[in-house]
Parts: sequence; C-alpha cells; structure tokens
Amino acid sequence: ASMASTPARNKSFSMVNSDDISYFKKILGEKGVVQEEEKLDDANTDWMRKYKGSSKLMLQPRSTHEVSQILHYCNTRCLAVVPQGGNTGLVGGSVPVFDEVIVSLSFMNNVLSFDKVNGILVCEAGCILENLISFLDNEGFIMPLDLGAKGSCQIGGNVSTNAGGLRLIRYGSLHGSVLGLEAVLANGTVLDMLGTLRKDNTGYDLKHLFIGSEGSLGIVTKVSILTPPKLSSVNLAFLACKDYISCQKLLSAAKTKLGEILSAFEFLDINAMDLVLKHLDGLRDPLPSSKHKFYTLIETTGSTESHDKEKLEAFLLQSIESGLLTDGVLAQDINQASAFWRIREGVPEALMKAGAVYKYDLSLPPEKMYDLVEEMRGRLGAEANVVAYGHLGDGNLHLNISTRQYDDSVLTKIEPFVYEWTSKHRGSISAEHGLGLMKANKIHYSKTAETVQLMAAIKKLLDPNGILNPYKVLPTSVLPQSGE
Ligand code: FAD
Ligand code: 2HG
Ligand code: ZN
Repeated sequence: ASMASTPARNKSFSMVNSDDISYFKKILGEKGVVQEEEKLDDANTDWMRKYKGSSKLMLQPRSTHEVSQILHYCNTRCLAVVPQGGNTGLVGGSVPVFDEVIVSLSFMNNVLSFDKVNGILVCEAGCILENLISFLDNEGFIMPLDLGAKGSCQIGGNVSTNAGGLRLIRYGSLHGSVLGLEAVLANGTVLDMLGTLRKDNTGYDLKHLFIGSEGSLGIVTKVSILTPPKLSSVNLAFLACKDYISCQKLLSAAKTKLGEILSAFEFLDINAMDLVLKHLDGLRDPLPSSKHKFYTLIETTGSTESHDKEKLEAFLLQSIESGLLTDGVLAQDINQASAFWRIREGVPEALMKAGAVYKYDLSLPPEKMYDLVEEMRGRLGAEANVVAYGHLGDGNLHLNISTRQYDDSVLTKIEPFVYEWTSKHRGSISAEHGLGLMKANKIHYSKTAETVQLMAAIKKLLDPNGILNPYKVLPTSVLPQSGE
C-alpha cells in the first residue's frame, strides 16, 4: 500500500531468455549464474523488507573483465541491470523494481594492495567493510568510515551511496578519502581511474561522478582509499541532556573544547533509546538512575592517553557545571564502549522489530532539526511513534516514524510535509542514504530543475539505453522511456 508511486516497467527493456542464460554461463561458469529461488528471493528483497523485485537472474562476476562482458552484453540486448553490494541500502536502490538482472559484487572481495607508508588501500568493490576494518587493524590503520551495517555492506556500495556514518565529522566524506576508482560503463568500457595520489588536478575529476551515483552511471569494481593511522587513545562517553538545545550547545562546546581529538558526536532521543532497550537483547541503560529526554555519544581519538583523558574529563565536568549535561558515564573498557555503540547503531534494527517504519534521512541546520520532530509528533498524535537520532555533529537527522503496520493515511500526513519542511529550511532530503527508488521523484525538493536536467544529460551520455539501475535516483520524467 505504501508503494503507490511505483513506476511502470520500461517496455524498451528485453526479458531474459535461455540464450542469455547460456551466454552468461559461458562467460561466468555455473557458479556465477544464480537462478535458485531462495537466493533470488534474498537478492530481490531489501534490508527493510519494504521493496521487492521479481528478478529471475543474479550474476556474480569474479573480475572487472567479467563485469565488462556482462554490461556489454546487457547493453546490446537492452537488458536492465541492478548493481548490488551488501544490500543494506535503505532507499530501495539495491533491489530490482521488476525483472532487472542483479549483478552482485560479492565475489570480487580481494584486497589488492596496502601502502603502509601512505595508508593507501586498494581493493575490489565487493570487500565487506568490516573485513577491511579488521585487515587495516592488523596493519595499524583504520577505515575513514564506520557504520552500523559494516558486517554486510561492501566498500563498492559505500562508495556508490557516498555513505557517511559515524566518523564523518572527523575524516570527512568519501569524496575526500576515495583517491581513485575503477568503474565499468553501461557499454562495457572500463574506466581506470584507480589513482593513489593525494593530488591530481589534470582536468575533470570524474571519479566523483561515481561516488554517490547509486549504480546509475556505472559499476564500481575497484577502489583506492586513504586510511588514517590507528591512534592509541580512544574514549567514549555516553551522556544525557535535558533538552534539545543543550545537545546543540554541547556540540558547539565539544567542537571548540575537544578540537582535534573529537571523532564522533551522535545523538538519540528517549523514543529511540526506549526502542533499543525494549527490542535488542543484552543491552543495559548506561544511565539507569533516571530517564532522560536526550542522549549523546561523544568519542575522542588521539595519540596521548593522558592528554586526551584530561581534556575530555575537564570538558565533561564543565558541561555538568554549566548545566548542559545532566548525567554521563565514560566507557571503562573496550567492551563497555562497544555496548554503548551498540545502543546507537542498533536503532535501525530495533525499529525493524517494532513494526512498520517510514524513514527520512535529512540534512538540516542543527538549530532547526528538532522542531521538525515535534511538529511531526503534533501531526501524528498517538497514531505513530516519532523517533529521532542521527549524526548531530554533521547536521544529519534520522527521522523514523514507527507504526504497527503500513498505512496510506499515515503516509499522507508525513509526505509531502516532511519534504516541504526540509526544502523550506534549505536542507537535503537525503543526507547519506541516497535517493534510490524511494526518493527519485522527490529530487526537486533538494535540486533545481537546471541541475536535474544536467544530471539527466550525464546519465544519457554514460548510459544511453538507461539500463543501469532504472527507475532510481532520477525522476522518470527526465529519462528517455526508450533507448535512442
Ligand atoms: P547496496 O545496498 O547493495 O547498494 C546501495 C546502492 O549502491 C544501490 O543503488 C546499488 O545499486 C549501488 N551499488 C552497490 N554496489 C555497487 C557497485 N559496486 N557499483 C555501483 N553501484 C553499486 N548509510 C550511511 O550513509 N551511514 C550510516 O551510518 C548507515 N548506517 C546503516 C545502518 C544499518 C543497520 C543499515 C541497514 C544501513 C545503514 N546505512 C548507512 C545504509 C547503507 O548501509 C549504506 O548505504 C551502504 O553504503 C550500502 O552498501 P551496500 O554494499 O549494502 O550497498
Ligand atoms: C544510522 O545512522 C543509519 O543508524 C540508519 O544511517 C538510519 O535507519 C536509519 O534511518
Ligand atoms: Zn546514518
């Protein structure tokens, strides 16, 4: 019922036939061609179980050459394709809408090189983020990004969505840390932009087109990424604030007082906290003596334990004295720190267990952010649980509306209000998850008509038949309905 705006299948796309299957088996071998119902069912269904395609074919290439052969063939035959990484995307971008061929990068999971002097990792797109984190840990380095989906999401998926996550406040976005990449265009052309240089101003930096384009311009096959050294002193505080304005003031104070050691600033409200404690096993309230309206997590990362501790403790003491903080606790060891992180990272999972969920991933001026949450509560009353959390340090609100089941009458109270509100405050309707299928037709709330036209022109240049991730990212109105 909530999928009322699904587009119609583009009739210019062919349907997979037995000759196609034979060809794919010839180039990929039996293992690279998946037709089993159970595996296809997983690949057709997104993480939220909200979007479901009906693809009958998933391909699992092992090399860039195989990806190139697949795309060249699909383009010639006009077969639509959905690139798929870990399938943890939250906007319906990673699953087919109809019968598109799924191209999974899972078999391309090798680390190709690591330059220990400069911290530059080169790997295939299908490497799982958590595996890269462990690989680097052994080398004394860390990934510049970390997110709750790390156990399943792939670096190629991260790059294709320009994933943000928990460390962006410190290390910046992937537009900064990705030094190069290799991508295959719709017609099979391999673009080798796999540089490992910090600086390279030789004309247009085309790798940026593939960062955040959600598989609509090409398939990312390799990535070169700048990784920071692992520092010896990491501290995490779990804190409580009495109101939203205090969270905001705490953020400003943390930026100035903690300065270079600040590595994360996250928040969750009491609705998010209650959901996590109710639905996730083995978690305890770190501040059990009383309930609080808001919780924040502040992490510091630095090179000298005594210096960092002293700085953080002085900051916390001051914040308690000035009334910004009402309570707080410092993680005493690594286990406690991961338990604290599990509370914040577990919110999406807890929401899934609670029932239906409408997700909004917004960039907003931090001082306005919580007004939207309160207005939404006013609109929905007792019909829904309006939950707020996110990357406060980056001005990124995750507004989630939890109900027992999906209901169009609830949806009409949320949309277009939430998008109009965001647009009015010059925010973004997608801070980090992308547009996917969910927001392809909503792009105008965040981008001008001229900008969308240029995006469509670029799409047409790189993928004239529109075979790559159709119905996603761009509104169908600006895309050709048949290849010209
Ligand atoms: P998929 O879900 O498989 O695909 C995502 C999009 O990228 C699709 O459009 C797909 O077609 C395309 N794609 C995938 N691989 C390729 C490739 N190799 N080449 C071209 N296109 C490709 N996101 C954040 O930004 N920050 C967070 O903190 C965060 N936390 C999350 C926590 C949880 C529990 C979950 C479930 C999701 C979270 N996400 C977050 C969203 C999601 O994890 C990210 O968007 C992630 O980067 C997607 O990676 P993936 O490999 O799962 O990609
Ligand atoms: C997070 O920060 C993710 O936890 C998911 O980006 C947010 O599910 C969400 O809305
Ligand atoms: Zn997030």
